[in-house]
Order: sequence, then C-alpha cells, then structure tokens
Amino acid sequence: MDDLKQRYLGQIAEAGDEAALESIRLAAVGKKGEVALKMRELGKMTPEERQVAGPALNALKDEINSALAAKKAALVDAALDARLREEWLDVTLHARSRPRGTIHPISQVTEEVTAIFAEMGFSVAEGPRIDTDWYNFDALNIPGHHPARAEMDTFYMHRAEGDNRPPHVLRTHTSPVQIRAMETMGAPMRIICPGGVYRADYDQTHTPMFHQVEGLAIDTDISMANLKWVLEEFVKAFFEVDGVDLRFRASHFPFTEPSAEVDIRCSWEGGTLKVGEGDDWLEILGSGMVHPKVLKAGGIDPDSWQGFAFGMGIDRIAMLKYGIPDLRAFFDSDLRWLRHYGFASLDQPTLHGGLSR
Ligand code: 2NL
Repeated sequence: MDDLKQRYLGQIAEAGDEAALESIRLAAVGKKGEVALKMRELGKMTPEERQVAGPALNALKDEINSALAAKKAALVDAALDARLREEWLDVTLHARSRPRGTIHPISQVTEEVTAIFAEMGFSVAEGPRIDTDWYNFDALNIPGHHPARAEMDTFYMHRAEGDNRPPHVLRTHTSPVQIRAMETMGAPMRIICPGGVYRADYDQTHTPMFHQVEGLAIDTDISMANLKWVLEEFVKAFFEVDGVDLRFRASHFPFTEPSAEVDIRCSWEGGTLKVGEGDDWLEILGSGMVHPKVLKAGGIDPDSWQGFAFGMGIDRIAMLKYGIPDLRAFFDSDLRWLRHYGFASLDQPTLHGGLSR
C-alpha cells in the first residue's frame, strides 16, 4: 500500500493537465482501478487482517482523492493565471488606430485663416471655380482691353462654333465670389473667400492652380485704418507672434482705389523666417478701398457704402509659416512629403487651442 501511495502521489504531483489527472484517477481509484482491485482481495482475508487492511485502503483512497482534488484546483489556478497573462488589454490605447492620412498644409492654413477672420466677424463665402468673364473681369473694373486680363494668363472654356454666349473662364482670383456675395448678401458685410484659382503659368514659383484668400468688409464708415488693424491682427495671429510692423506701399489694382501692397517686418536668420523683428520686409498681400465701380457692379450703392478688400496667396503664406521650400511639391501627392508636412487630422486649428500647436 505504501508503494501504491508513493507511486500515485508522485504521478499526481507530476500531472501537467486535467486529462492526465483523470487517467491517474481512473487507474488509481476508478471502479476498475488498483485500489478497487485491492478492495476485492479483502474477501479472501481473515477477519483480523481485514480489520487492518480495510480502513487502511479507505484511508489510501481518501488520500489519493484529496491529492487529486488539490492538484486539480492548482491546475485550474495555473490555467487562469496563464489566461490572465495572455489576455491583457491596454486601456490607454486609442479606440481606433490613428488615421494614416494627414491634413494638407493648404487645408490647414485655410482653416487657420478662417479661424482668425471668424473671430473678427468675417464669414466664409464660396462660389464656382468656372465663372463668366463678367464676374471674373468686368465686374472688377477690368474691361476687355485692360492689360490685367492679359497679365492674368486666363484659361478660357471651350465654346462650340457659333455659340455666342459670353465666355466662361477658370476664375483667376476669388474676387468673382465676392461680387456674387455682394449681390446676394448686400451691405453691410464682412466675408473672406478662400479657394483654388487658375492662371496659365508654370515655373519654380507658379503653378497653374493655386490658392488665394480674399477679404471684403463693407459698411458706412470703413477706412484704410480699419484695414490696417484687421491685417495687423491677422498677421500676429497667423504667425503666432505678439507684435508686427506692417508697411503699406502705394500700388495699383483696377478693383481698389487707393491700393496698397503690404509688407511685414521680418528677419531670415539661418534661413528661417522670423516675423516681427529684423531689417527685412516681406510682401504678403495686396489691398485697398473697393473701387466705386466694383461696389456698383455688386449692386451696392457707392454713395452710401464703402469698404476695404485684400487678397493673398494661401500657398505662399503656408510656405512661409511652415518652412516649405518648393511650391510645386504641394501638388505632387508624394506620400512621404504629405506625412512630413501634413497635419494630424483631429487637431483642428482654433485661436484658443493654438493655431498650429
Ligand atoms: C493680391 C492682391 C487683391 C482684392 C484683391 C478685391 C475684391 C473685390 C473688390 C476689391 Cl470684390 N478688391 N480684391 C483687392 C486688392 C488686392 O489681391 O496680391 N493677391 C494675391
């Protein structure tokens, strides 16, 4: 019996899983197991022998059964431990994997510009990229013979032979959107018009499609002073600096009178732009008081209303702010470039959150 006990307790201690434990149980204390066989031998014994062997066999059976139960509990515990080690979860992970796409710098800068002007009461107006030459030129005081029409390298839409309707063009600026907004909104108004525009020009610094944002504010008592304040606020917020110097240089546009080109004080130390300090000047936009003929074209009475307008290149200010050297890379759709210069899609630019972070 001692031999049986040592053998089975040894096997139970060694058992690696519940299946092994079950076959040990059958062999030891099952109906046809070794202990049962020994029990059968009790009948052949003398009553004295039986009185010793009977309880001893029962004790052995009990001992093996409790060793089996203890080992089974230990195996269940170990299995649970292994499962817990395997099935862990990092509760700090994002619910969804991070998006792989990025926001294009032009989209980012458009959102930044929109957030800044929204704070100053400007809403966003949009319009068609294909428009009539009246909205794109005539309404802006650029008549048919005007050199600006030629200068703007316009893409004209094809017309079938004998189709004498006025020509359509790919808009060369977002001004036609502002004319349409004057017609529909009337005065007073404050809008910006960001969007893609087209000119037949392609070299290091020009692409046939690029982006512009124009602004327009019309009221009864608007002056160049209001323009200057709005542009100062814009430049400070956009370049994320506390102070700027603006320089207004007299200029000429057919749609504004007077007209001014605006430079900002800057420095170019080690090739990086610093706005608001230094001895260099950087031209960033054109502006002026809206020409009375342009107000009239938009259905607004120039004797009662006046306004300022400005226009700047989004691609250009994006390159300046984010140190992007090559304009043409904007339109290459190169994934490595997009990952490098792109912005996280869930970080929307806001003035309170920091525009670009
Ligand atoms: C530039 C200059 C400018 C405007 C755009 C404008 C629009 C209307 C009336 C009057 Cl509807 N003016 N736009 C005015 C001055 C300059 O853009 O250098 N753009 C990149």
